Amino acid sequence: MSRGQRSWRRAGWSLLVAAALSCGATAQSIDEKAAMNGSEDYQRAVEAWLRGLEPKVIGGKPATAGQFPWQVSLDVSWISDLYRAHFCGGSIYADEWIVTAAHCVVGTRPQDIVVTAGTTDLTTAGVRRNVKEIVVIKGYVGARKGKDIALLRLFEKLPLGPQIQAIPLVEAEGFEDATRFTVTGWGATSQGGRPVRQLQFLENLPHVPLLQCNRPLSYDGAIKPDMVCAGFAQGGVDSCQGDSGGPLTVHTEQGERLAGIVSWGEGCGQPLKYGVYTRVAKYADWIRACVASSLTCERR
Ligand code: 4AZ
Repeated sequence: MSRGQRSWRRAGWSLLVAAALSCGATAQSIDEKAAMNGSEDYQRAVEAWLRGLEPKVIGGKPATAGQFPWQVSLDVSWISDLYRAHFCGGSIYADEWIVTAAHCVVGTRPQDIVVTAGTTDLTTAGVRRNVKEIVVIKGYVGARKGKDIALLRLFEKLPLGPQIQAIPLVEAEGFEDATRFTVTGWGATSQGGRPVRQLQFLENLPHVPLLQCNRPLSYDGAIKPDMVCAGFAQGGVDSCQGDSGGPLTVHTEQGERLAGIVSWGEGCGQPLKYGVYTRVAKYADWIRACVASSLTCERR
C-alpha cells in the first residue's frame, strides 16, 4: 500500500471511528486514542469488532409459545407450504384488525393473503384467517418516503386467548434516548438469507435518536419524523427481510406497547445502518378512524 493510499485509508477509518464514537453506543467500551492509533493489525482488529464481526443479523433468540401473542405471519394464500408462504409480519390491533407495513401489502389483493396467528412455528398452522380488506394509508409511495403503514381487516374475528392477543399502541410519539425495544419476526438471520421456522426475538435494542440516525454515515437526512431508528452503531443485531410489517415493541408500566413497524434499512446489521421502523404513534388517529369506518379513513 502506498503512503497516499494509507493516509486516505486512515482518514476514512478515523471517520468511521469518530462516527461510531459519537453515536454513543460503543462509547463505554472503546478507548478512543487506542482505536485511532495503533498498528494496522491493531486497527484491523478494532475495525472488525466495530463492524460487528459477522454480517449475521438479528442475533435473536427463539420465542416460546405465547411470548409474543400479537405477532402474526402474512402468508401467500396459494402456497400450501406454510414456511415458504411467509412473506411479512404483522401485529394484532383488534380481533379483526392487523397492523402491518404498507410495503408488504401494496398492490396485493385481499384474496392473495392469509393471516396466521397463534403460533411461533411457521410450519404449525395456528389459526388462519382470510383477509376481507386491505387499507393502505393515503400518500404512501415507498417505505423510504415514510407512511409505511397499512391495516388488514379479517373475514372472521381471531379467537383471543393466551396465544392470540391484541397489542395496544404506544401513546407517546417520542422516546427517551435510553429506550430499549424488542423486535420479533421470522425474517432472515443473515443478510440475503431465508426466513426461519421459529419466531425470533431481539430484546434491548437501543433507540437511536433521529439526529443520530440522520448523520452522514448513517442515513444522511433520509429519516423522516414518522420513522424510528433502532440498533447498535457496530451493527450485527437487526431486523431483516421477512421481518417487515412486524412489531417493534416497548415495555411500559402498563405492559408491552406497539412502538413501530419493521420498515426498511440499508442491508441488515451493517454498522451505522440502523433498522428503520414506522413511528406508529403518529398514526394512532388514522388507525382508530379506519377501525371505526374503513371506508372513510384516508386511504390509498
Ligand atoms: C427488508 O428488506 C428489510 N434492517 C427490513 C428491515 C431491514 C432491512 C431490510 C432493517 O424488508
